[in-house]
Amino acid sequence: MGHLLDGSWTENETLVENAGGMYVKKPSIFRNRIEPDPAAEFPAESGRYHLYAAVSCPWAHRTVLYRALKKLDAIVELHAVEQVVGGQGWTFPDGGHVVPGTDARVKYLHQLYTISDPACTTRVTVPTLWDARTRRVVNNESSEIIRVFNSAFAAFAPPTPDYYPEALRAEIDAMNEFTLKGVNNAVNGCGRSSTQAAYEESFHLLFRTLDALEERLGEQRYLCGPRQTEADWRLFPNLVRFDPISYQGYKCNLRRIEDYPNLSNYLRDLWQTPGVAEVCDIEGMKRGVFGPAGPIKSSGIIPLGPWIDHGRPHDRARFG
Ligand SMILES: N[C@@H](CCC(=O)N[C@@H](CS)C(=O)NCC(=O)O)C(=O)O
Repeated sequence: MGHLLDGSWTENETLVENAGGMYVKKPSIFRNRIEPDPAAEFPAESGRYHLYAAVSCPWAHRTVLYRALKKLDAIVELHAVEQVVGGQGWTFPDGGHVVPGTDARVKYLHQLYTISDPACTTRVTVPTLWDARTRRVVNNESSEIIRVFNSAFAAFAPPTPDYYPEALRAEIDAMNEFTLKGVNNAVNGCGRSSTQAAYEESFHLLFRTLDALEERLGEQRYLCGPRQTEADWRLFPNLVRFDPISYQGYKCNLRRIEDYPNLSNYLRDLWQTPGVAEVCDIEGMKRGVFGPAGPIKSSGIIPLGPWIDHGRPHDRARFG
């Protein structure tokens, strides 16, 4: 995928750092927060903000999960983008999209970025959160968008669990750090590094981390104790993609999640949380990754297996 350079789309890849063949991305540039305070720069309101996501993307999946878990469906509208052959990065299906708050009909997500900031230099990523009132990108960093979704819209949405409670914040932050390096980024390191050494480093880190998580989940129901927290939902998108996509497509093939008793039962426990299965389109994820415009340079043929029944019983209730 290309990126924006001084407000124009370019196909070169200068915004990917490639330290020793290791795939490393630049930080997101839009980092504003929506706040409950009506006097804030981006105040919480119903119908004002729009979320752009792609089914294939695990980072975007976090925000789509939060939209469901926090019951924001009627408050933040969701729009899908996809990669197509010959497109300019994330592309709107069905030929176009009218940008909320404007009359502009656009084909590509990058066009929202340049409405927001006409001279920006950035990668154009999902998730992206858009404000129809100011016609600006609010934020394109999933870890921040889920924090916003966790708390900012409480006055507009039905009651839901707090996934980042005060008392657990230090533990959640530490767990997030551990899984960000050892799973979220390590999976990409396996699939997208350009040297054998960088791949192997990511591979060993990934399976060391999964082994440690397996052990931890032998002692407690969720990553930070007896209740679901942000740490679980930041990991889930990678776990649910692991066996059908990462194992084969990203060469993460030492063990499957199905081979880990605790991790696989935990994955089913999360999957069976109300609202979650409905926002997990595994066939769509596979099409986005293995399809002709996806990140895996292959024939475009989508592997059929494995068939995993995440609806079958899990044993996590043993922790109460
Ligand atoms: N740190 C970002 C990463 C998001 C990200 O890398 N998304 C990928 C899709 S999985 C993307 O849009 N890539 C396009 C690009 O890098 O040009 C976040 O968590 O929001």
